[in-house]
Amino acid sequence: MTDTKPFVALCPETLPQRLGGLAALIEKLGEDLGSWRVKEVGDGNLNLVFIVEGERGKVIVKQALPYVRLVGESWPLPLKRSYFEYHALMRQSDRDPGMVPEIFHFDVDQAIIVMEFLSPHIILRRALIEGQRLPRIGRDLGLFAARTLFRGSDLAMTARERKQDLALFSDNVELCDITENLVFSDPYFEASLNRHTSPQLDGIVAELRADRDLKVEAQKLKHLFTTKAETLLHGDLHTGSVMVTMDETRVIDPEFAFYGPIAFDVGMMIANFWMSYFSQAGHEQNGNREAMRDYLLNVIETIWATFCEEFSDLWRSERNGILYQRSLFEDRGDLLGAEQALDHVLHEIWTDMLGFAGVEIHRRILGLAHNADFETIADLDLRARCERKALKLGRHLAVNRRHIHSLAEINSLAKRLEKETVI
Ligand code: SR1
Ligand code: MG
Repeated sequence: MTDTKPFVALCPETLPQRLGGLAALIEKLGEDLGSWRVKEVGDGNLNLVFIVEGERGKVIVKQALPYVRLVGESWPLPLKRSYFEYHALMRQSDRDPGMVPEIFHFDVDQAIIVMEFLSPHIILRRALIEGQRLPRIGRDLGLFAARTLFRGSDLAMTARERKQDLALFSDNVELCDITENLVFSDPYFEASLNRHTSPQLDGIVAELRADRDLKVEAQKLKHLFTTKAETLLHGDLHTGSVMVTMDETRVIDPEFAFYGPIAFDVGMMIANFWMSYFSQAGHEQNGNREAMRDYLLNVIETIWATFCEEFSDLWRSERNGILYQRSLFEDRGDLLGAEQALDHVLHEIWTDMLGFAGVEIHRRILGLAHNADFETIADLDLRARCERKALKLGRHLAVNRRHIHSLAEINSLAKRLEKETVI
């Protein structure tokens, strides 16, 4: 029999006494529990996050709550998401070492993960809002995506290992349900939790919700998300899930981890840079964000180019799984066959990632969970002008993704949209 204690949410007053017996914490913070200082700093949609500081150092304590923090107890959410987050972090740390925080302790019953305090890192979304041009993120995020997504798939894993993992993560049903509704369906009808900048966007919102081609494409993308169990996704890879300094990038918060299409993580990530691009007008003073805008479009190109380059390298060096076996290609001297198959796989990822980017943009403007890039623009007319441009690009990406050939083409469209005064 296991001796499980009922779940109790942590608070700054109880945390030292509740976690003070853990050797891992004492080692990082020091034995004098009386001197531990605890601050709740969680500003995400779901969890409690504490910074705990002792005489020796600091750690992060993250605890899942049995409901969606953003909405309240009326929306229950299972604690087991913490279990999926822990397992995803372990796998990501193996697949791209150094890119996720180090884990010091995991308590499955209390849904607590104790991890490395990243300092002086800040959330990437915040850095982009401030206009910071971080030199490493394009390359680091492209590498992270390629390594974690390739190495978590049937291209690299043994069939048994992947199927066991697929079974483990298949229980992350409720978090998938959030994505399935919030990303792919709710933005396209009058779902009760939706909101948008109103009345400024009322017209375009009605247009998008009446757009049959868009709704069909959004459902095709949802179909892909629910059925294409290709790799272990981060599942929520946006600029709020990345912490940065000028010379380091770390990816956090994979509680939405699930086996889904490779293109989903890449599309969600890139979408957030396009949103940042269109939001810059709301943060600039005297047109001072021109270089920032160029930088953001550049980062998108770097993420995709790095992803393709690294994915191709891994294809050639670590393709030891059950898909596109070497025995069919290289072992028979058919190098070109392997390259042809790689082109097909990358082409499919390209097309689908554009679609996922399109719906991610829409849901952040039309759905429940908005992002700070737009939300922190206080002037609602200005905010709506930024959002409208992003909505238009999102529609183009979702509906026309099969006919788009390059990022240069999309970025040039983004620049034209940005310059429009009336759209
Ligand atoms: C109800 S949760 C809303 C959003 O927050 C998370 O960060 C995910 O992006 C989710 O879709
Ligand atoms: Mg999160």
